[in-house]
Amino acid sequence: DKFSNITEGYTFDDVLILPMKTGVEPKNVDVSSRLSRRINVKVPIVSSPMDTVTEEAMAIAMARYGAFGIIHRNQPREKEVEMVRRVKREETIIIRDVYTVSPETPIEVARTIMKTKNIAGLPVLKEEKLVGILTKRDLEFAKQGSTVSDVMVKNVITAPENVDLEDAINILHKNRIEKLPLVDKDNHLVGLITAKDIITRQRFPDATRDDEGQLMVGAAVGPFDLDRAIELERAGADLIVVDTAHADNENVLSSIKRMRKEISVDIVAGNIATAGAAEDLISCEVDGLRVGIGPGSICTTRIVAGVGVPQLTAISEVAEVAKEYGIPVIADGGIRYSGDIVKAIAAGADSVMLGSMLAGTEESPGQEMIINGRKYKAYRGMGSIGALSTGISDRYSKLGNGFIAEGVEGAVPYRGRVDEVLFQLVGGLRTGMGYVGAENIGKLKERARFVRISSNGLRESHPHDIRLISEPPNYQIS
Ligand code: RVP
Repeated sequence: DKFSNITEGYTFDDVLILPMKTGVEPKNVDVSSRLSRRINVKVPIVSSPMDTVTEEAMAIAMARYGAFGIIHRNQPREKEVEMVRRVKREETIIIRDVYTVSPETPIEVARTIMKTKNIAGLPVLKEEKLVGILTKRDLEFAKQGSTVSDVMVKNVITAPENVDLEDAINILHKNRIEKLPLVDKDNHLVGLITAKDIITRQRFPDATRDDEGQLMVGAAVGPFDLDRAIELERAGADLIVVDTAHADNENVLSSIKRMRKEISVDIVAGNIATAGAAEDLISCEVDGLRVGIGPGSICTTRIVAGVGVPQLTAISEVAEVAKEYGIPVIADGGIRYSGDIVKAIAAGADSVMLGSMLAGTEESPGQEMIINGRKYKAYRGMGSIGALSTGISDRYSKLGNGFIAEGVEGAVPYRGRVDEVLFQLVGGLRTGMGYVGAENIGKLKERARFVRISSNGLRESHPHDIRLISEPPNYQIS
């Protein structure tokens, strides 16, 4: 009968990790991990592609910290593409796709370009050749009605296209200039190096960067939106996340197969929660698996549809299969404390994806609000009525004319800047690894053993028999 092979499923609050003899100090552990087959991160945390979590500000902050952000898809394709472009342009050693003006451009136009694109200098091109450079300073004294050629600097200091970084820094420094255009032998502009980018780069040594020195970013697509995936890749997305509530679906699988042929960057697909689904996705040659059916803080799938798998069991089932193929696993949903991150990795995940823990930060796009004197930010499920009624995302179903919501809308406490939150989360992960004697993520996955706890054990785990009068930064009572 249906119950004869029934198995038990566990989630974060059902277990604790056993302490083990250790020679490892938290400050010395290495938390770097694999996000997907070809992408490594210094910090194994990913921001979820949700419209109250990840837009460009979040993606930039995550990548700078050594983590990773996935831009959501609940918006028109051009907007998502533009967000990817902005993240890619945020930091770079050599800007390839340089904004330029011509000598005849009116200065008002140049000023508008600088303002809207937030840049301080524009190379001036005439018949594709570099003839000058225009900086903000030049514009300050420009008379009304003048053109770029009246105020630009004409004897531009340039460097050859294959200049190395050290030499470029020296040239910038020696000449006290901000921008260094790179030109080929015919004086065609091929790139631009800026002092600001070099300084920023030194400030974020752990940042998740591509080979060109640009921040890495992922972007979500619907399972049938190949065109969007192609455009996002063209805009520079380093990872395409095929974002569905149930990836183990024949139509979805065949669409992923097709996408695999057209897309050359890594593809992560999900969500799934069983070993069989992991096999199915891996046979489509995906580069990473996203695990979680129903654990999300805003998710009602398990209640509405009666379907799901407690998250730790789901992670462990999927990870068993993924390990054989060397495919990384992202544990997505249900994480409320840093200890849950340690448990997710101990169960077999390579990284974790967060929604609610990041939705309350400065960098999330959600609306701020004050409730009972405390600051909150809006947070909603992508299957909530609010998100569904934008009509763009098809992650959750529409039957006939009505929505069948699988998520809720609400607010989470304001938590300050993302880097402060990540500092606490990584600190907790390091502490956990110290208790287990795991000097790296691989060792944590390999060594950790769980002990099952009761509801009394859970009660004992939280602070008890005390009236809390202040909240430490890593323990909130929401
Ligand atoms: P959490 O971190 O617990 O807030 O969970 C975030 C995850 O919940 C997302 O990454 C996604 O997998 C899932 N989600 C998003 N929207 C919904 C929904 O409306 N049901 N669920």
